[in-house]
Amino acid sequence: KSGDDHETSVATKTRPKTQRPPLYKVLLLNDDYTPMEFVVHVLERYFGMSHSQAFEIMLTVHKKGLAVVGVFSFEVAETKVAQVMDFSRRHQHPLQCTMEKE
Ligand code: TYC
Repeated sequence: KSGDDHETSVATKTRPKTQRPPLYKVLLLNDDYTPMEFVVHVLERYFGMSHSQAFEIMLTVHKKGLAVVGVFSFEVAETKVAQVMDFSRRHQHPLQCTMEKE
């Protein structure tokens, strides 16, 4: 019969799994030859960092060996890595930039 919905049914909230795209960390690696100023310039140019932010991250890489410089979708991360690698090679610096799934 109608009208006893509130007595007989159990309230159930379904929470459909929201699909989020995987994210990728872009990592900058230390080396002994790339000038510090060049790394700072790369971080400003390709990762939109301020000069002081870029300097700070550059020093972290220099001291710790590597640092995450950003987290992006696969396509954006791939593009950033390619841009940094190309720019570094054009300036004949051995700077390495890689990506890994978060
Ligand atoms: N270690 C380099 C130097 O002493 C500086 C450097 C920093 C290089 C960060 C790469 O990702 C890097 N000139």
